[in-house]
Amino acid sequence: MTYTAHLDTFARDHLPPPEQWPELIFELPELQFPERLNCASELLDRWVSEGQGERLCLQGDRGERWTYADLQARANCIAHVLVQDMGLVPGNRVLLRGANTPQMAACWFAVQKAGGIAVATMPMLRGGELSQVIQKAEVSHALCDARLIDELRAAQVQCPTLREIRLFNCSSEEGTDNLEAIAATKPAEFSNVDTAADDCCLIAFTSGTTGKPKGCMHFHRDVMAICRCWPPHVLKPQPDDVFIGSPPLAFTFGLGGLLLFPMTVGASAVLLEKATPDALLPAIAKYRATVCFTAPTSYRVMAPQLPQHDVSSLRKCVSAGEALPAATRALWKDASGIELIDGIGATELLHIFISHEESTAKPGATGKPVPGYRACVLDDEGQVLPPGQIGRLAVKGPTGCRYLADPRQANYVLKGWNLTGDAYLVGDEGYFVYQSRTDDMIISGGYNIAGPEVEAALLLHPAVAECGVVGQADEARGQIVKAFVVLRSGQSANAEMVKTLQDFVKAQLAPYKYPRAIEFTNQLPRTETGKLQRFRLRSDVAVKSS
Ligand code: 3UK
Repeated sequence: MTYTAHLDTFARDHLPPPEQWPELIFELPELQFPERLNCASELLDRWVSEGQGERLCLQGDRGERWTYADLQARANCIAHVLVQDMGLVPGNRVLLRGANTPQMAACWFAVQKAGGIAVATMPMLRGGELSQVIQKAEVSHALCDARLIDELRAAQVQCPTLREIRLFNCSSEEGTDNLEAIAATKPAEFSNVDTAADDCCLIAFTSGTTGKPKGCMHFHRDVMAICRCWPPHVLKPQPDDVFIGSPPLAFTFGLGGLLLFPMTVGASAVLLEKATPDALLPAIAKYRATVCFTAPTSYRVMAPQLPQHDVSSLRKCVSAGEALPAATRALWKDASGIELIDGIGATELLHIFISHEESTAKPGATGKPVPGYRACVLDDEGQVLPPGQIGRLAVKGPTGCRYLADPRQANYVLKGWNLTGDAYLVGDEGYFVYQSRTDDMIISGGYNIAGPEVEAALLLHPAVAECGVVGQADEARGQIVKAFVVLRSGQSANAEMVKTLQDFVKAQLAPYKYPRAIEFTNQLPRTETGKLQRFRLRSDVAVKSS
């Protein structure tokens, strides 16, 4: 048996069988990890022991301004509560439920320090969704923002494993057994559990749009691996950077971008409870933020509002979660002067694996494999396709897919490669160009049409604010291309506009790709992470055409 600090071996016991793991590669010198590793020691305690504890670490909506030493002290006190008052044993799963706040971050590090496994959940999840996650990961403990307790209580009824819940961010009337009150009685020193590099430290549930959520198991080593690949090689943050953005900490895009990555260089982050585009712009100005993480749709909404805000502090802007159309890159560049950094990541791989620096951005392309990762495009048999041909994106690197007890593991890994479910091609000079999700490809009259390509074309028209393109069942053609379009204010939704947009697309793309049906709408269905829910547009189409 290899070493583990886990007394509760649930995670190890439910890893996929070895033959279903993706191949892992650790070629870079900075990816040589020791046998024992605790990511909280590396990312948090290190700064304090190196005498840098007074550096600013986290700021919050409610006036919080925590140094690295403050965050360490809070995490240590909470770790004591987990162990002494809540009976946490290394390897137990701890549900974290809250909006992005410094306290939520302290809870995350407390779980790492105590050798637990963090199961962070999106604030918007309802009782039924929470109970799926709790049951699947056999969660025993929960730290929950007081304002979000109702849905957790509703879930608890169906979750016998969930024994211990403590509330944080309580209002002053809410009694003495809340997390902060108990934590305040604990010592500010804690000796971290000496976890193995391959002890599981988080289970991230996919923000999947269909089916039961899948739990992705990641190790302490994986957390450190993502910190050593994309940030130093692509983002290149500096110690005085101020990070800000919208993705929840429960989404690994947010966990990395707003908590882990700033801490790799001793920088700071602003954690906003509400980070809608309308809230993000004034916050960038208020905190003089320098690095922004959000989704393409949020950049589209913010761009026209930029002139009303002082965002002169901004240095770098990162886009992920969804494909970045060339029109959005241009829109943001014109408005802010900043070239977006696009990157594709996935919950299964923890963070970004194909990206580019500002100087090598190529409009319409995601970029090249991040140092530490390899990527290619495969056909259905798993053969590598030559450049220019569309196939399945395949990736390997130091991190990879390990679903918690899930037969769908076999669909994600092929011959050691992680298959992300995206259709890509490798274009000029080795740039990876996104086409669509493999199951979103529209097949019309025998042609394969990628919805996002048609969306990118529509977005170039000045009247279009947002759009979503899906296949609609059609007797003659199998499917036809149907576009849902949100117009900019002042534009009229009429037959003339339909014709204008159709002609506009035909002038840019092969005419067979133009949207034969266009429907104007006020809003598109999106997930909490900014992804367009095409399946909802499709069911909309199905309902209307039946
Ligand atoms: C899509 C993109 C084109 C793509 C994520 C950064 O999105 C993240 O993780 P999810 O598990 O979804 C993964 C899927 O989302 N996607 C994400 N980014 C891009 N498509 N261009 C992009 N730049 O379909 C991918 O397979 O929710 C993103 C970091 C961490 C993440 N977890």
